[in-house]
Amino acid sequence: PQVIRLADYAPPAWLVDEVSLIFRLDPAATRVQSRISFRANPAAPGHHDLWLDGENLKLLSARINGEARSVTPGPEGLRIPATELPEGQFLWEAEVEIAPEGNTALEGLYMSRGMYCTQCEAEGFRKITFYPDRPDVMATFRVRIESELPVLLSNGNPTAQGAGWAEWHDPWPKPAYLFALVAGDLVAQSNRFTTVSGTEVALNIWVRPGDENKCAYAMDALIRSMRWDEEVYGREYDLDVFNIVAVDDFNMGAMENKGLNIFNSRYVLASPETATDQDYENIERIIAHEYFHNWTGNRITCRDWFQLCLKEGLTVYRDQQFTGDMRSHAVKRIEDVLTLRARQFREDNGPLAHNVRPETYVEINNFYTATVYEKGAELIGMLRRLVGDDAYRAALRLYFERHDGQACTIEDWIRVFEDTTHRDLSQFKRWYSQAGTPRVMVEDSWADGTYVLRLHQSVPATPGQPLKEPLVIPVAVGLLGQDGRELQPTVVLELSEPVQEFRFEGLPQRPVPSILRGFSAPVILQRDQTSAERAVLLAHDTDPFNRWEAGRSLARDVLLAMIARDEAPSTAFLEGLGSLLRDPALDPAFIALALRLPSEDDLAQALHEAGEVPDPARIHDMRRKLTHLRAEHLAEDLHRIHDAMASTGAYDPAADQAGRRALRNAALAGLTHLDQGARASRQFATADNMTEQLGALSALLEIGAGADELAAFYDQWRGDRLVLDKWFGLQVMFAAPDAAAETAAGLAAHPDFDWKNPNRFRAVIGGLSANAAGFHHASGAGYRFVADWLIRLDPLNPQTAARMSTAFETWQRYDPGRQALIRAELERMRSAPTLSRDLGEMVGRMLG
Ligand code: B3K
Ligand code: ZN
Repeated sequence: PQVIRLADYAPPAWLVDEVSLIFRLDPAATRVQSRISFRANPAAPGHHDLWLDGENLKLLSARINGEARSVTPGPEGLRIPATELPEGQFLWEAEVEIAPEGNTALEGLYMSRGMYCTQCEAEGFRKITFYPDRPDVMATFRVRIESELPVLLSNGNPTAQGAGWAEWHDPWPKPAYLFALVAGDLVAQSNRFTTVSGTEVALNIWVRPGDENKCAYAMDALIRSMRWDEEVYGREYDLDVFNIVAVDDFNMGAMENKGLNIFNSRYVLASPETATDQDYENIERIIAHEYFHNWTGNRITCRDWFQLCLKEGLTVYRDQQFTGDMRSHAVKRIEDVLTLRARQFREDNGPLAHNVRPETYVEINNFYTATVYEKGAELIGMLRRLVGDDAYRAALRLYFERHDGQACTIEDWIRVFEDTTHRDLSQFKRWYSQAGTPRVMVEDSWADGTYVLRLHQSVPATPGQPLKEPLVIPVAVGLLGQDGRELQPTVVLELSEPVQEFRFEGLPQRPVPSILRGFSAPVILQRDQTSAERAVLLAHDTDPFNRWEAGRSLARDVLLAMIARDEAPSTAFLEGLGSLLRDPALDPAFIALALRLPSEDDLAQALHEAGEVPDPARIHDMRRKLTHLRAEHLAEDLHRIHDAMASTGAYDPAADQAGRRALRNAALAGLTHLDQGARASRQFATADNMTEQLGALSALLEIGAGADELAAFYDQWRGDRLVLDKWFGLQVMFAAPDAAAETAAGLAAHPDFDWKNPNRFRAVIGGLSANAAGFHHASGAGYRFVADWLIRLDPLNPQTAARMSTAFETWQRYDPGRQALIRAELERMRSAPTLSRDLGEMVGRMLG
């Protein structure tokens, strides 16, 4: 397979000014006519061939400046030699035929239960027509759609419509990956938004008839996002309409097509009865994320796909800020770090580790990763901490001013910060070109009123990168007294050498350091900390993240000691939790997070990090045991909380109530270990919202109970696809390790299991990989089940198959027996006769 390299980048020979497309929609034979005006790129002097990408297209006719040409496309596109091209500029016209109903890859133009929709990022437009399908070719688009379906949508503003047709014009030059088209029998929930400068924008969320009463929250989130981007980043919307469409068959979360965002329906549709608080938060976040792309992604796009983090890291950072503003910054930061460690640290410390800006790829869809997105967002946060809030704001203003309408690089991005601050950021840039999670080792000393922190940094070797250079790491530090009083408010230490000392003078007593406040850098902190110090931080740290972190590392160490030598959890640990539960000043959402134990996969990661071989079965048992012991110790508090956090008044998905429900469900999960599910069954029977219904069901399944509730849940929700996904997923995730693969296989044989629907596939097959002890069962049944299904899905939908293959990325952590089992499955996938480029690349990288 061909490897694409950043180093080979060359500007396009031909630019496009205008594109005009006519679609005659038909499931088996859609006709696409294109008229594209090309112009020689002054940045690529000389007279060049014309290369147009195109895949699975039946070319019916082609003309240049009105003159018919006979061209024979290859499997990836077509080439017209320079000698056959006019110089300077010309008009290309073509007609192709495509079959959206047969498009199971869900990329390009495809059908989802009777509606037409598109997904073009990264390289799907080439499955629609011949085109220079690369993000540095930006053009304005005119689109005419002909179809009997009532709703016909494309990018930009509507210009004309009649029975059976509609025309759209997008005045903003854009790359082809932002093209979108939708046609279907849809209804809209509509609203209006007046921008800060007074322009009226029509807002529509398009869904299937019957779902229109489930769009109110998404609409509300959209309006709040639009306002927020004006207020915080000075970014105004730039078209007369903003359309969102919910689609049931979608490979990912959503897509930011200009003026026509397309969403996986699970991130649009919500009602209190069918969606959990977590679903609501996800909807708010993803609606905001896609909307924010209008500036960071669409108006300013990426020069090439290696620059993906330019739009994704920044847009994730922006959606994190937004959620923090809407809800709680403390809680949001903890949630983001949990995700970062669970997904990105896992990736960065295994065979799939790669740079935030990769330098090679085979299939770009394989690089929409936690590293590009979440670590990419961390780099923005670090940059902001290093230059300060005012400089960050000024740099962003310059970025929008200087680069509007351009396709940019990370160099452009860094330069606006350098030009704003006159600071040399070349060392910081290494964060983009070095993979691996840095370790920061802390030593400290105390003498004569002076406290010294000695920080050592190192970055482990990653595939293809044996040696690393030191990074600039912002380490936010505060100092507390032994009594919990703050002696030194937060300062940001800049660690840029392999080893560096930082001194704090004139202190009255040896301080307790609070290091890496707010998780100021995506690193692993290595430090021997006494439980007394942790107790001080847990009780008093003014930094909420580190307060939570103190409890987290305590819980992790308790679990590791149970796993290693059956050591009983310390009373200090249990009492520390008890005081959190009794602290009336604490946000319930924060307490709920403090109660959450490290996951089984987190623990496997921690053991591997400590040089040990994790035993998934033992981890599972000890984690359960701690859940049980902890519930016994805290039973009174948990009872009190479960009662006190009961809902009063109408359901509201906002942070306050959601935090109370999260804490209530956390208490219930503990109590269920003590009462065989009596309380949980009651909560299940009386719940009037999905958060509490699902919380009860999960608690029951976790102790191996809940068969009646599961059946009742199915009867109640069999008509709701999104809720049924939860029913499928939950059973697999909570199945006992010995029964997990079998449970998943049983569900895969259920009449409602539709394996071609990515959400349903992810619920069952992804559910099993989320069940660590079940997936890693020593029999190998979990590995076999997942591999079987990936091999089956891959020829139809390579993108989703490749994405889900990351279930195997941790194989090097395990014992020789499990390693052999996993390797055998990876080899089996690799030798599948239908192996796609997508899955092939992933499996190849994992095998090394
Ligand atoms: N930009 C899209 C992701 C496209 C993924 C293509 N495999 C959604 C987002 O990040 O907002
Ligand atoms: Zn994005």
